[in-house]
Order: sequence, then C-alpha cells, then structure tokens
Amino acid sequence: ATVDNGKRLAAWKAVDDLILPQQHRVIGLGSGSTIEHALQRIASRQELRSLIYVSTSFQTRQLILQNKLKLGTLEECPNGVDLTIDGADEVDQDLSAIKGGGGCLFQERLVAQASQDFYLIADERKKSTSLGTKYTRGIPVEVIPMALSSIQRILMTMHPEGSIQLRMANPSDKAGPVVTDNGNLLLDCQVGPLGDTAAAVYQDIKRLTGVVEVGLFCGMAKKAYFGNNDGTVDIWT
Ligand code: DER
Repeated sequence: ATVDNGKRLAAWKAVDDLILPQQHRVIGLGSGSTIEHALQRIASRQELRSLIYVSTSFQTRQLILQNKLKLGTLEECPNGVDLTIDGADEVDQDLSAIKGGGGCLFQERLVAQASQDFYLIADERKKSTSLGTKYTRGIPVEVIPMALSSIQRILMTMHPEGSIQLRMANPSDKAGPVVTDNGNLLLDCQVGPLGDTAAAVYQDIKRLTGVVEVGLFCGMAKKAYFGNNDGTVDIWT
C-alpha cells in the first residue's frame, strides 16, 4: 500500500500545484496507475471539471468519460495542450525517463509533444541515477507488426549483449503478444544502464523504418514529482 500511497501523493500534489483553472484550458493526461490518482483528484475538484482533458490511451479515455470530464482530442485543439501530466517507469536526475511500461508510449509522446509543459508523477521506486538500473524490463519500443522480425534482428545486432523480447500478453487474458491501442507490437529492449547515452540510443532506434516510437523521453519533462513511502513528496526540476 505504501507504493500506491506514494503514487497518490505525487499525483495529488502535482494536480494541485500545476493545474490552474484561471490559466489553463486543455490538459493532457498520461496513462498507467499513477495517473489514475491524478484523475481522481481532478474529478474531486469542482473548479477543474470545466477544463478539457486529452487522453493518451484507451485506458485514460475511459477514465475521463467515467469521471464525466470533458474529453478533448488533439484535432480539436489546434492551439495545442496547455500542460500534460504523465507517469513514468524510471526517471534520472536530468528528468530523462523510460516510459512505455504500460504500452502507451506513442500517444503519450504525441500529446507531450503538443504540450506547453510536460510533468512526470511517480512513486519513489522510479528515482534513478542511470536509466536502465531500476526499470530492468528494457526500453519499450513500439513497432509495426510486419516489421517485427527485421527490427528485432537489427536491434540484436546493435546490442549483441542485450536482450530484445516481444512483449507477450498474460495467456489467461489474451493469447499471443500485447497489441497497443494503435494496433502495433512492443519490443522490450534490455541494453544495460544507459548513463548519459539515452538520447543517442533513442535516435539509433527511432530512425529504423518500422519503429513507431521509443520509450526514452529525454529533455521533455519540466518537473518530476515523486511520492515517498514516508508520506513526503520530492520534486526534481
Ligand atoms: O506507459 C507508461 O509510460 C506509463 O506512464 C507507465 O509505465 C507508468 O505506469 P505506472 O504509473 O502504473 O507505474
């Protein structure tokens, strides 16, 4: 419960600090379990219910609708998004993040790209000194299904010491691989601790034809809120 408590603390403080109804109109909401706490906080504050919320996944779209909040889309917001709050799998001191543990990295990055400001919320387990040392499942990479085997082969050649695994669904939920909200597949790419190479690794993978998005968000987040088990919140800027 302390991890979930940490998620809730980070989410509530970020919502209370960052979303200013007099200044903001369109808010982007990321995906995952920490964001669920942010949505609960937003729904509980009457003055935040008049803003427009842009989703980054089927999960978040459902939560926005279930909470009877105003659902917006990027197409309807030609002036972009005022700010986006999103979760992360691991965050380093430069605010670079591994994202995509929940498989929503493409729409998350699309909405973050359209946002004036981008903020991360997480429990304290996500704090890192070098990406790849805490979230060890590997860098999530979304790929077009027909490109799967050729991308897998190229990535294994690029990182022979690593492991490139197709993300499989839980067989009791769905046979076969996880399929993203965009109808694509996910590779989890373990390439060891990234240190300060995250931006370069992102480019090396993103440039491959067939790769839709790579779960390394470097130079994007303005702040990161971490909820600690002891009830405190750390804010990295
Ligand atoms: O997929 C993502 O990037 C999510 O933001 C995510 O992995 C964080 O999930 P959590 O808030 O459930 O830990």
